Amino acid sequence: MIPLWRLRAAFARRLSGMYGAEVPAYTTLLEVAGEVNDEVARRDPDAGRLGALARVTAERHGAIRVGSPRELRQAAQIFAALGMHPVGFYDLRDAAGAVPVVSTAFRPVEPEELARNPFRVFTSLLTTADRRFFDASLQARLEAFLDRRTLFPPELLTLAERAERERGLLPDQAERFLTRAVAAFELSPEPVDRAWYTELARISAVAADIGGVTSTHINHLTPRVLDIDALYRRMADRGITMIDEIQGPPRWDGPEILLRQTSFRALDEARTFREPDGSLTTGALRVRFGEVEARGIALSRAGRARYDALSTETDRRLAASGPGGPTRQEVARALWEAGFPRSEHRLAAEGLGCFTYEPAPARPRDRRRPPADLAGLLDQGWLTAHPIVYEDFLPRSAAGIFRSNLAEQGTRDTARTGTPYDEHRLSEAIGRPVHDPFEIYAAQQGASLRHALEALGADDALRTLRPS
Ligand code: OOG
Ligand code: NI
Repeated sequence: MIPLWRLRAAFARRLSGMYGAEVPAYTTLLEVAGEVNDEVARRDPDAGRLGALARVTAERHGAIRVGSPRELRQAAQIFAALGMHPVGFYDLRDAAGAVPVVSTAFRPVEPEELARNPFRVFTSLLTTADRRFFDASLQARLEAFLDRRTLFPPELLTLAERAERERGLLPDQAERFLTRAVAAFELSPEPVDRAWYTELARISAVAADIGGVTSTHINHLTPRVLDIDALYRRMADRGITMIDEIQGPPRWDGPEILLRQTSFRALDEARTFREPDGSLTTGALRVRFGEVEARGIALSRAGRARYDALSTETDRRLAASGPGGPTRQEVARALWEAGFPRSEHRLAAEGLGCFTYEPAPARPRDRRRPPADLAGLLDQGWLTAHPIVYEDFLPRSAAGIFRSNLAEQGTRDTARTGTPYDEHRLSEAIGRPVHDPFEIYAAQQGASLRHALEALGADDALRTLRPS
């Protein structure tokens, strides 16, 4: 039997092979990311602190977009066969340059599974009932179109069900499953109906990308890099223009947290169109792009609230300073230096970051009773903290990635109200629970802390610390 994690690793590898063969700039990105990672590993003895180099080198996330709850459930079935589960809810309909989708990310949940292969897929669902984007007639035609198409062949879904049920597949089944799964995410040669695609593109390029064609595709595949600023500069040297800036927290002297990402725009790719008169023509669409990311430490809810507040304040100051003023990174860096813990130790002691804890090897032996609070336990050297890597996404960066690849803003009737969507509704659409990322990190941290405190005999701390 080939276990799910081996299927996941093989799927990620094959997808990367397919994407590299079709999108040459992605291969350049991989080369540069590999160079940068090797350099960081050589100069920094602590380079493996946020993930072993083998994991980081193989690490990718992809993104797909689907049109209906049925398609989302089928995608979820395929990901379940790869040991990937829906985590997090992202609503991208309200951000500036809104897009008519809600999203989740399929990924491994258990730390051992993430260490084996952390492949994840950001998955977006078109919100066809949202009247800000689609009127009743267009909604009906769009849903009828989506109901008629088949993204995933029945054999693929049957094999996926079997893999999930039996926790693996026999080698020949695995081969069939992987071949069909990769094929389902390739760009299809099927002609694009010009009139239908154009009608949807007037509303939103994302709506056209999802509902204007008969298949889905991986629209980017993102490697992880240990120094994203170095990568950004080097891509420019190779003649590949990245978007204006790196999204997420600024580069600064303090701890690396959450996620920093940057991307290059989608490039023209030749596609066949069916014109209104029935003739076939060759044209171009820009639907596949490239992205790279650096991952940092996961934050608690309180830490995330601090991060969000700093981002909002950055926006405010940037708007107030007007053109010709400092860059977003510069404004952010100054705010961070004043308002965010400067060390991992403080991040842990203030309860803003997520860590696993162990009794410190050189802990005090003279004191009878360890203190009852986390800050005391850390400050007095009873515990050591090891960072938990942020495995999820940031809605604002995601919206930025979507936006940077849209030729036009599209149209949205803001006078209407959107269909309400939250993680519960998305869970119902998927037919599987959507995990809350904060709870995953808190459970991992809480379990390690309880073990460490038990080992220290820190009964007072065990009583006072809530495991979250
Ligand atoms: C997904 C964009 C979001 C990220 O890394 O934040 C994303 C998409 O364009 O479909 O991949
Ligand atoms: Ni991405």
